[in-house]
Amino acid sequence: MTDVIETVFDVVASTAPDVRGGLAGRRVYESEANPSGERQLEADVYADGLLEERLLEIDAVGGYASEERESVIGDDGDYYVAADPLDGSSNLRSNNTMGTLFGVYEEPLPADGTALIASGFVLYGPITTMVTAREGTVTEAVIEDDGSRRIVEPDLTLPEEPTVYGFGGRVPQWHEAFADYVETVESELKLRYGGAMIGDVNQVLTYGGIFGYPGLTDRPNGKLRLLFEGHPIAHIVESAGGASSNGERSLLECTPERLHERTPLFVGNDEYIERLEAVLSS
Ligand code: FDP
Repeated sequence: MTDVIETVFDVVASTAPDVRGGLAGRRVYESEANPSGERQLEADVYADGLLEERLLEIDAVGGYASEERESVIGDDGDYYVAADPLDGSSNLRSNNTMGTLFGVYEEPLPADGTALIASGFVLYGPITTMVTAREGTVTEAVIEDDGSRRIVEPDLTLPEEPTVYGFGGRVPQWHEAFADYVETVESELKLRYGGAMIGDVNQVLTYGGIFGYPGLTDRPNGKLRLLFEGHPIAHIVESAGGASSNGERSLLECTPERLHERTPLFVGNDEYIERLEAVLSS
């Protein structure tokens, strides 16, 4: 029997060199905004088109949804993929890290976090790597030029001694309780913030610590989307032995009512997520 999840992983991996190869000529903005009202780069639209076409070619994949499109494409199959085709794409102009993030659900979208059965991301850093999570195991691979995956870490887990942190949003717009929490974190960990969630979370997976994009005074649910960013990154970090939260509970316990719903998002070592939830709920 074909392993559909591995097929999805292979398709994303084999698409990565095409996405990467297409970046240089696609640093300009499209005239349209994405459904969340943010400006789209040609690179966002290109990556989205490649993933849609190739993932929907897999028979068992019935639907594809992404941050770059209004609604779900297709509606009949055993699995549904939600993707952020180019996470952190505003880093393209400044030539910094970006990634591709996705989750595989066994229910039509928008779905509950518990319907997520596999997830992964590609990181377009100095080298192209791919992290995948399924059945409680996280694997890191290098993507070769031909799009194949060479596993470099078969069982990735969060280091027990955390060292880095990164939080998004402008400090004047942080709520007071969160700002107080960050002050304690600053005295313990080292700031590492690159402006692309996948790059920042990959630093947490590598060195241990916490990444977050909080709710803001002028944007109560923050910036990141539950379905395209929250669920998959929570699934990866939790599978690697860490924790996730929307400030109150695991992101995997959150159900989006709308496809493009936003959420405060925190992932990292248990200890830091527990302390954050305690501070935000008091
Ligand atoms: P981007 O807008 O460049 O796609 O997905 C949204 C995101 O990047 C995340 O990758 C990143 O963590 C965040 O926005 C960065 O937001 P700030 O510019 O507010 O730091």
